[in-house]
Amino acid sequence: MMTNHSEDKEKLALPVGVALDRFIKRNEDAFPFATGELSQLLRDIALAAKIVNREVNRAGLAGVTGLFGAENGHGEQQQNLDVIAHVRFLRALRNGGEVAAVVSEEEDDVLFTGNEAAKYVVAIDPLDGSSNIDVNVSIGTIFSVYRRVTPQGTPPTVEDFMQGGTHQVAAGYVLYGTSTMLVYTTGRGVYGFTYDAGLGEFFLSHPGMVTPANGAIYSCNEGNFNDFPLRVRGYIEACRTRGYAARYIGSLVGDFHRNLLKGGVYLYPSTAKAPNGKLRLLYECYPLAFLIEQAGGRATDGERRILELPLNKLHQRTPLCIGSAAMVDEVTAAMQGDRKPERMEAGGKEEGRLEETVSEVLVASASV
Ligand code: AHM
Ligand code: MG
Repeated sequence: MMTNHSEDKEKLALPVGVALDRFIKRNEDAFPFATGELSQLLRDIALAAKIVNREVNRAGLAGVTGLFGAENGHGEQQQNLDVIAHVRFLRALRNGGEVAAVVSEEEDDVLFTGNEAAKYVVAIDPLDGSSNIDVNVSIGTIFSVYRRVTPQGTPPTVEDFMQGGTHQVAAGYVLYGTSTMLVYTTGRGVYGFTYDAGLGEFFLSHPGMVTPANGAIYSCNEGNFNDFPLRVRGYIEACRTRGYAARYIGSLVGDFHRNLLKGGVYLYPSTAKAPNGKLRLLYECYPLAFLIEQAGGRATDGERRILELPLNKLHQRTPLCIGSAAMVDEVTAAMQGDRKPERMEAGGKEEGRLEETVSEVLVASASV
């Protein structure tokens, strides 16, 4: 009997998947008034991500690791790769033409692209996790996109960046890890793409990402434990008591991505050294908060929703609790006690002993 073996042939050459470009285009087509500018902007980011990925992958060989020899506006030593990533993303966004201005972790001021007619501005941490750059550990890029509030055709201003997290039109990150991934949202779910270096393309690998409602991973720099607010220490003690896994890379994107997939909570509270926390609201916390909420999780500063925190200056810092909804709710409820000691007084309890705090946290967890 004759057969054309078409099924066998299909199996022999399985489809690679939906390429990022195609995916973006398809989604744009679903919106009749979309003009394609945001799609182009996302493609520009993906292009820069591929170039940065190449630089990151050959970092040891290319002699581009090490210190650049200057400090950024936060008094932190810039690494060569920090600077390279900053230049690559800025150039892609400027040449792409869809972005009027950029704020980068690596520069104090708003950077004008010369594209005054453009509709969007972008805030970016071009390469996050600086301490991991030279040691071949995962690092990432975080980005956030706003529609300008100043009229197109006029010079963009700092006001375009001060709108607050709820006004983001897109946000995402690139994780340069065991594989390179680009994960983004435009407010209609979270989509993850894995880079195929041979084909030079990102392919959809994680459609409609949803984070587990609860988890058993906590991620923080436990070296700072004694500096953490008492209630945070109590929460961490509770995590230990429950046998949760402590996982901390020290690269926000990597820690966030793992917890997004597996369920968990990432904490960077205030410390004695960093009383307002370490992480930046505009280009680290807002975008990740947008992503986690789109994936069903939560993000707070220990009291308020991150997306609703007002931004008073471009490089403002904030404490961050982000991850699975139940875990963030629990630690946020616990931290209310630190900020509102009158509640404890009303209960007639004394503050100060860690053991007491731990049991308070466990009670708080039961009531959430
Ligand atoms: P960076 O923007 O200078 O790289 O700092 C941000 C990084 C995050 O990726 C990471 O979660 C955190 O700082 C680690 O800080 P620490 O070394 O204090 O634990
Ligand atoms: Mg950073």
